[in-house]
Amino acid sequence: MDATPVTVTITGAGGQIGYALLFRIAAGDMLGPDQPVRLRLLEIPQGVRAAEGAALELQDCAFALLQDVEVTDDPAVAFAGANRVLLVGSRPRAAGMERADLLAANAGIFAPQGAAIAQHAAADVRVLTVGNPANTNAMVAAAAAAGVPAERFSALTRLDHDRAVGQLSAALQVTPTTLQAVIIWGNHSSTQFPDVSHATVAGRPVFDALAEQLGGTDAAASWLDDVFIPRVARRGAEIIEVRGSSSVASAANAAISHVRDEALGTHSGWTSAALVSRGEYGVPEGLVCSFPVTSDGSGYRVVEGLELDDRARARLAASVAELAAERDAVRELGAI
Ligand code: NAX
Repeated sequence: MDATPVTVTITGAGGQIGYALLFRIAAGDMLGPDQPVRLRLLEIPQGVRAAEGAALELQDCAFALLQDVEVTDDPAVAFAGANRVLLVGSRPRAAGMERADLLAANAGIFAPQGAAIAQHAAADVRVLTVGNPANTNAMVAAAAAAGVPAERFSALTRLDHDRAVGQLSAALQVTPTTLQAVIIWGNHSSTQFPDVSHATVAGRPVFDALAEQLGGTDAAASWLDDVFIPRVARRGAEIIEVRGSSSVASAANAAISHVRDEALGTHSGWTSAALVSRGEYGVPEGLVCSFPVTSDGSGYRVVEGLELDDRARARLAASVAELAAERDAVRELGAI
């Protein structure tokens, strides 16, 4: 194998999602079966031992594609020469913590990390933010990464996208691959808008298939409004309630799919990702908002020109208003 290795940096690598990510990346699930990788695992001092333990297990897997692993609590070391960065580590919401405190704590992590990426990463670096509040953390990191183009930063809404596809495939009793053009708009939060108005199943509008399955267009419309949208938007809470802990393997799977499709292309389909808005669909420039996206292997681009009816516009506007409020809060802190 003589391909040049890709350096992948994962922050919070000693945590739950980190543990679910590392082995799949080393196995070639993210960048392809012929692409050697170097892993750089960044942790805070109290997380270093857990990341070191994962590094020992990676060695025990003897992965053909894994060239080396380095564990550190120094961002300058972790981001040195990084081609791909997954920002997973973040400050969770503690009991009694206000939203403003959560945004402040995370701005204190993501702004210095954005600056360190600009200073130390490879010229072609691309950065996916997973740690919550993911959209605003990505915006803070992008703003702090002087000289790195904003389109290199994204935030994960692929889990929401895949949750939507999972719900539809169960309702329609079809395999997920028959579904196309599902969209998540907005924030990775309960205000997100899972939209099926352009979606097809085996080439036919999803709405028509739902109406047939559920006994009419009224039943299809109420299932979408009363079951599908709230269930997808609150699926994270449902997982916590049932499993007793937040989504881990599904989140890692979504992060891997996000980077894989960005790097290797979405081919004829599209997916959802949160990108730095350039004003598409009226979303204020600079907000990190989930859109329908495609990639030809050189980075995600927003699918433009889709028609949104008044109800869809109102749902998107509500989520964008939340993103704008988060931006205003971090701006007040001086983080952007
Ligand atoms: P864990 O608490 O298991 O792991 C987080 C790790 O990050 C810890 O090991 C911690 O030591 C480390 N860390 C904290 N601050 C750090 C810093 N400044 N630098 C480096 N490492 C740091 O959480 P986990 O379950 O792995 O979840 C990670 C993040 O993903 C959370 O913010 C979570 O809310 C978010 N999620 C995002 C999802 C999405 O779709 N965007 C879905 C899943 C998940 O909820």
